[in-house]
Amino acid sequence: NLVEQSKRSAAFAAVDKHVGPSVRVLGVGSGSTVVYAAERLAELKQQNKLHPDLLCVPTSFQSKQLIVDSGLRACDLDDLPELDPSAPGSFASIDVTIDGADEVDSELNAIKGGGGAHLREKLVAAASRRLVLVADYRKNSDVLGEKWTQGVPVEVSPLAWRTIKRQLERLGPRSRAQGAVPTDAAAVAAFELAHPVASLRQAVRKAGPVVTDNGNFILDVCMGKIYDPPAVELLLKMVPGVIEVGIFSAMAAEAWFGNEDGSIACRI
Ligand code: DER
Repeated sequence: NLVEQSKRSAAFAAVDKHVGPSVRVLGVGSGSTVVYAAERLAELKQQNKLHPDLLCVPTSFQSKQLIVDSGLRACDLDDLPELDPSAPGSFASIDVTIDGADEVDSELNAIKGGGGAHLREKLVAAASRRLVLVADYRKNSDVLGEKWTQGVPVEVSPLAWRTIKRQLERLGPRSRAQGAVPTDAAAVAAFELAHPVASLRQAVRKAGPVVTDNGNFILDVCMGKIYDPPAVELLLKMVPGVIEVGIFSAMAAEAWFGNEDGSIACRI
């Protein structure tokens, strides 16, 4: 169907552009679009067009399965060979990471975590010289929250998820009597709703809530349009018990979208 075809076109184009024999360490994201990226990697591997010692860093159990099933070698982030700290760019032990997104705005800020993998995805993205997002046309947006209306995925400690939910929903304009804090002013300008609405993500093929690969819960936080992604990312991250936030502010170098007409759009 159109959506799957557009995912496949974007993933193939991005892999062909960015993963050649010079790539030594590749970050592999999670989700359904990255499945097509893995399909292309398997083809390139068959054609001996990849580095013979290519190491692939997974971002989830799913991602590791994709790597192994594609005949590639998986390597955890901490097990990558140490780089000379004085060397330029030594922050990035990964040459390039290919990952999906739930929505990308005009500044290449992204909402991620629709698949519940954003904690390890953000760790891998931050250790990558270049993050390349691949997505179907539904994710191509101007403002975060415009097309992806399921809320910002926020990974939280299961120990006190109800308390964390309440704190998240208090973000926004409050009177002094309600315990206004300095960040309230920032909150008012940063997102559309007066107050967020946080929902515990329920599992489908398992009773009870989704439990992430890291043993945590996910609250999907609806905020309306997100006018200032970096500010919102910070506001959410500062709530005690929040482990990672599915807003990737200014982390992506490029975003590749499959269009409905079969063409491909690349935004940098
Ligand atoms: O969970 C994630 O962060 C995924 O990368 C998600 O954002 C994209 O998943 P999709 O490719 O299945 O839409």
